[in-house]
Amino acid sequence: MSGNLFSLFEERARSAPRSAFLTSPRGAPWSEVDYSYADLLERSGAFANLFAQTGVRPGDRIAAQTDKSPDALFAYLGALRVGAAYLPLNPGYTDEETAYALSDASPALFLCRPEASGRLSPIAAASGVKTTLSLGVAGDGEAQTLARDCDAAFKTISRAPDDLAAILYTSGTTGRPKGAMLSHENLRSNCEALRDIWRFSEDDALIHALPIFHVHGLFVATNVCLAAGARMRFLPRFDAEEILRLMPEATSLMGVPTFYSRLLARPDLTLERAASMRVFISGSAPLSPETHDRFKARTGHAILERYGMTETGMIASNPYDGDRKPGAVGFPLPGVEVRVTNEAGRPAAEGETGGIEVRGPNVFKGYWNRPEAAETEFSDDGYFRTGDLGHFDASGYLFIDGREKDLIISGGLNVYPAEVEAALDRLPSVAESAVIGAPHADLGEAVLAVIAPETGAAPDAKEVIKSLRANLAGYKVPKKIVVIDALPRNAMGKIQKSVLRQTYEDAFGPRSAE
Ligand code: MLC
Ligand code: AMP
Repeated sequence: MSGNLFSLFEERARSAPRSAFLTSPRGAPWSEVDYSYADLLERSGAFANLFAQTGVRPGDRIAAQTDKSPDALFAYLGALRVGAAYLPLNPGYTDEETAYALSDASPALFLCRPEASGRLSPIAAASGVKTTLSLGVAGDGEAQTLARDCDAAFKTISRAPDDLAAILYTSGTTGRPKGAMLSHENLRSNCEALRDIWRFSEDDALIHALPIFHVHGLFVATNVCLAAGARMRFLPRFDAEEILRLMPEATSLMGVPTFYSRLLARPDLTLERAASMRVFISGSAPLSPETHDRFKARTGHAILERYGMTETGMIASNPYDGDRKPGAVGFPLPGVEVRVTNEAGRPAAEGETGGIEVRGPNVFKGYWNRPEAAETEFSDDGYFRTGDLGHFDASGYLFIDGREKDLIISGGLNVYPAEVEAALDRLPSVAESAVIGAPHADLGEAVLAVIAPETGAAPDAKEVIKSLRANLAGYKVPKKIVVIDALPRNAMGKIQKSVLRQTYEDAFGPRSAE
């Protein structure tokens, strides 16, 4: 079999072409409602033919900044089939953020939202992109119009396991975002391992309410379903009411912790409502033991928490059978090696916190165009340093205790303070800034900026936020700005973020939603 990840999906699809692949909820904005696995083969085949006709060659990149829709998924699969690396971009990015990723990755083709096409086509052209086509949620883009005239049959291009299947941009603690290169083997090994340990099969119906431009919604939720021949109830976005309506006809849900705390806020989340569900899975951010316990009390289900990251896919998971420990992220996935290294650079003892390091077929191939950037993140014996801190308990469960990297995770989305601070420091009224995450009942953590003004300036929080919006995607913009005379510093002159975190611990009110 070819190393192309799509071959795995294709084998499944051809074995049961009439099975449902994707069904839509009430009022979905796309033109057709339900798709079978035969439809998947045809639609992705037509897109693959279109991409080849526009000049995309194996090894090229196809960037997509589209709203969530079945066609956006078929375009992803078409990109795999034509042998290109798929590069999804958050549609919430500002033009500056988009232009940066496009010029760095130089894709052969850029797919964007119809309403953004007029604005983004020249930006893409200036970034070296040869072709830009729009792709809309209701079949209303140039790519869809052209694909309708393309042959639905396409012989999937053979790829080696190490060839690139995707590039995902992820910000860093320093500098600009970097493109994490993921191979066909990275994605295949991970989705097969997850399918098996979570027991996904053709009998499953997954409620898919995550965005599809991240690892979680695309490579975990979607790829696992495709590798199992399962069905997806495909929601345009998170919608607690719709999820609860669909629950009695579904078997599984994957989400970030905010999904679960928002579901808990609904009185109609009950034992009966969740009776047909087989598994609720959480990841991308810490699930509080309190949410875990409340969800179990309400539905009878212990949420299965897992841990991963863009560069590594999924690393560890609580067991399907056996104890799903609140606060733990479980055991390393089959084939994945995880170790904890203490400050002295030695293996940490049981219960001792240290840096979490990972090695295995899931670990990425480095950063696009930046061979040096990944080098420092790998140990001599090939372990990737995640930047997360954790420990193993006596039973071998991994716990995440914190992060070495200066990172905020807000509703499952990563915000790197360095990027927000750089944008703040460019404002004439700001002398210096420190951006921290403060506990937030809905988002887990929310972004808070503490700024010290330039002499004589009196920055207005509303104006500061307005200025930031021009440069940063909405989720990165601080939810609160605090102005103080001077930032606390230690004897070495370093800003004491720990002091700020303590001072503003309650800035967003009590931690718990209740
Ligand atoms: C949206 N907004 C957020 C936000 N999501 N602000 C902070 N944090 C967030 N997570 C902002 C928007 O910019 C917008 O602001 C306003 O909130 C309303 O937007 P919305 O789209 O209506 O928000 P909402 O529906 O409430 O979305 C919240 C959410 C969503 C939690 C449902 O963010 C979500 O689906 N998160 C999942 C992210 C995810 O898939 N993470 C996986 C990463 S992969 P404005 O002002 O612009 O209008 C990974 C690896 C792994 O981490 O292990 O999985
Ligand atoms: P990303 O760069 O978006 O892939 O985010 C990856 C980061 O999310 C990891 O390095 C962790 O810090 C965090 N993360 C993912 N899953 C969990 C989890 N279950 N518990 C705590 N943190 C998590």
